Amino acid sequence: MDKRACGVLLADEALSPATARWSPRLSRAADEDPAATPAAGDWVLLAPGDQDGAAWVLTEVLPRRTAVERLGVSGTSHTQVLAANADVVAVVAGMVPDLDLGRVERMLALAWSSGARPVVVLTKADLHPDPGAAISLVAASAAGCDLLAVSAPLDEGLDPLRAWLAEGATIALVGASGVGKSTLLNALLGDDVMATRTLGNEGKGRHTTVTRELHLAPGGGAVLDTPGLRSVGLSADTGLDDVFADVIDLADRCRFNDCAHTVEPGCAVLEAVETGALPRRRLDSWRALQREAAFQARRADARLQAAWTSERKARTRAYRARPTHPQGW
Ligand SMILES: Nc1nc2c(ncn2[C@@H]2O[C@H](COP(=O)(O)OP(=O)(O)O)[C@@H](O)[C@H]2O)c(=O)[nH]1
Ligand SMILES: [Mg+2]
Ligand SMILES: [Zn+2]
Repeated sequence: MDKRACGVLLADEALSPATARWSPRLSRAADEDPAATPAAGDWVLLAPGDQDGAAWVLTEVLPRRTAVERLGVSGTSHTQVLAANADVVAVVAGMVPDLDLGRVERMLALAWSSGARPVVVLTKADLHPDPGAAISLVAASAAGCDLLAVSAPLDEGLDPLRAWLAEGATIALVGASGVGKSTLLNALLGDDVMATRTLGNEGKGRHTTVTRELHLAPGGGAVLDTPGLRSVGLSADTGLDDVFADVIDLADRCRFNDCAHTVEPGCAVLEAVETGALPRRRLDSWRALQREAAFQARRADARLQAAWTSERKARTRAYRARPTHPQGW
């Protein structure tokens, strides 16, 4: 399947699977802005197919209720939608000795800013000698959202996820490769996952071997499996304030409004690090992610500015090129 086509489920026909080719207009829009590319979970409009053999032409992506977006990989400030219209975004991480909290926080920022309900799912609980300790370790990062410990082989801890599915929710799984997303998907949906259908981009370009898939759960709801992400750049508009609400609360209590939390007297953030209430790692992680988001905000501003400038120039050109005596005047 080429880049300009994707799998769809037909709403009018009991969600039977079909293939849709993108309309030329959609292709152009996607070239200009990757966020306009149909993503797994999108609701789209189809028109009857053209003579090229495609049964359907995808003409429009409907507005997204929620979107998990990361910064595009191509070094631009464009964003890429990993999952659309999910009700729950599950940040999946394995209970392994080198569990990367910074990565969890980074993904949680995407989850919070998606507009969906964020959840942290710690997999491989059966491999951990003390799952409770792993949960405590992650608790601060997951403040304000559900934190689940699960084991796929033992079928433990999956009930909350199953309950959301039974309510008809779409759950998007995001996380690094190897954390257990596909295993979780299988545990939630049963062994007939291979028989379920996909909606998403398949074979997006030469370098992409991954698919983003939407799997319908037999009892209702759906699970969106996203590819294992090696890098997830934060776009300018992130949920960092949600992920680091505890640090921000502390910062509100610093003596100086413009406290940089480095050497200032009366700094509540540094005091919390001192007493151990706030792990130093978490402060560093907040700083690093904030710097990144601020940098992207500046880039996004610059891009907007450039777009405005070129639009203004085009308008000026059009104005100059206008007939001196417009007809009808
Ligand atoms: N023991 C154990 N192994 C798991 C669990 N979840 C996943 N795995 C294993 O972790 C490896 C990676 O899982 P996979 O689902 O492919 O990860 P993905 O890349 O995130 O989709 C596989 O060998 C799984 O069998 C779990 O809950 N317990
Ligand atoms: Mg997988
Ligand atoms: Zn301070």
